[in-house]
Amino acid sequence: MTKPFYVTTAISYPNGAPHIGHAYEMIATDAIARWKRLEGREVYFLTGTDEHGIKMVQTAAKEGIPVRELADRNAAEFRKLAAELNLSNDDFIRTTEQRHHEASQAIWRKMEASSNGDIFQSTYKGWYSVRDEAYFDEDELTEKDGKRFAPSGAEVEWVEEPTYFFRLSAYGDKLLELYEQNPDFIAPKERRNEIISFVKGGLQDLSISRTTFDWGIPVPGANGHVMYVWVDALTNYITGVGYPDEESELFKKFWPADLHVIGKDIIRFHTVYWPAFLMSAGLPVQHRVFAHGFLTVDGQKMSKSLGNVIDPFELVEMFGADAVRYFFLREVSFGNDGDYAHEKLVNRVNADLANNLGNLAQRSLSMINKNCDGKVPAFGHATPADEQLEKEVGEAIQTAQKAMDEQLIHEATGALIVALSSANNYFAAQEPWALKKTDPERMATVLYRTADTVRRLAIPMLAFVPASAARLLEQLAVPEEDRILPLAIVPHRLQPGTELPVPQGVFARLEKPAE
Ligand code: ME8
Repeated sequence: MTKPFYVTTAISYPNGAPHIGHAYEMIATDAIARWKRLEGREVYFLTGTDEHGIKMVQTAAKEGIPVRELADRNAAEFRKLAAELNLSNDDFIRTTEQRHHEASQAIWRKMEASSNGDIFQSTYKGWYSVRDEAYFDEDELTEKDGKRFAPSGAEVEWVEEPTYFFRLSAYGDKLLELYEQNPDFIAPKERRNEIISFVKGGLQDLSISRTTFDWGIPVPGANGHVMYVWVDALTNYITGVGYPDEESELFKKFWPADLHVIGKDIIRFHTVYWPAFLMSAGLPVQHRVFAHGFLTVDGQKMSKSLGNVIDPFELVEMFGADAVRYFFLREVSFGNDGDYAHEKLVNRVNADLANNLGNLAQRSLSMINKNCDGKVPAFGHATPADEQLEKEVGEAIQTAQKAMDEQLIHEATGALIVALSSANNYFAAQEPWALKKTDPERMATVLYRTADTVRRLAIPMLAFVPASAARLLEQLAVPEEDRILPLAIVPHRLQPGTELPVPQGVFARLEKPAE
């Protein structure tokens, strides 16, 4: 399978430091990107920051600093977070970059030149939520104490200004046809139904420029207008692969994107506006959008006023990147909301990584070190228990593969952990330490099969806990080029006689931090 694979995260607003919701999306998307590379596919993985819009302007004003300074400061934090989480992104895009201004103006011109005249001038009169950077109809709002609120809970303000519009109303049928012909375009399924009924309800034209501030990408040929932040934000996905140069190698290879990973609050932008913009510009539409859920902390919404905002940098410092990654990938059903609590992380990581995977590796490798001259032992014929384990591990990898094809990351990690438990049971039942005296040949076989099982399961774990899984594979002397899924499926790839390094524990048990 050599088909290229292009995957993106949403680009985050750098109006504040990153929080664990941002970290979560990065981690999940990275696991998907790494998995595809393990399949042998050429992957392009893009993440970045969404730096225009009124929210940035207002935050900078509150802090008394220039917007550019706010953007620079926080974009650096997002970039640093990506590095600390051990992300394998190929690029990090900032929407304030020159290349992105060019791409945004190019797609604008294409939409403007479309045969139905998709861009036209008029006056926008309506409600705007700065926090959501989104327009709302009167009937989407709730009212309290004379104020009006968007579904997100953010207060809306009345806006009246001359702007350019995008003829979204002309795209209803085309979008419904897109969803119809591509049943996998929107995942999870419930989200798809929501969007279909939204579009069936009728689409209104969309205001796509602003005139009351200038922090944005200038509308080509229209003094005083900057693009509505979402027009430029969505365009990042094509800027990242070289647009407007449609003949560039990157663009030809990777566009249309295989997958946009986003949170559930921005589905409409990605499954209604974005494909409509692309169709209007005559560009192919992305293949799929997966909307993950939202994270809460100790069962509560994260908020500055509750003081429960978790700093992802602190988490990485406390537990290490792999522990943080693993917790979210295993604990949260991808697509559903999830909850973070220190205790849950510690319990999950200790149970699955330290006690299960780490234990299996450490016990088998230290026995090999002591009893087999520090070399991969030779193995004899298979007993039914050996065959059973071998089969179970192969099936677990296949189950994980199927799950990852649909981004069901928690199911993939779950299947691997179940197989690891079986391997631990196998090891305990075979009692290699007792065989040492009675049947050393059989002991060697049991140790071989256990070590080979660690190899087979550590390879897919590279997607989830890349640094730790790589350390395990080093202890098994598995060459880099052999760390791919097609070779994880195959048993007996460890070569008897291969010298192994002195084993070292890879997963330390975590302690719950003091409050
Ligand atoms: O929406 N739990 O930026 P953003 C999980 N710039 N995910 C969360 C979350 C939470 N508590 N809070 C936010 C934007 N997210 C736009 C995107 S894309 C062209 C432009 C997710 O910084 C959110 O759903 O508000 C989104 O996918 C991402 O983090 C960035 O959110």
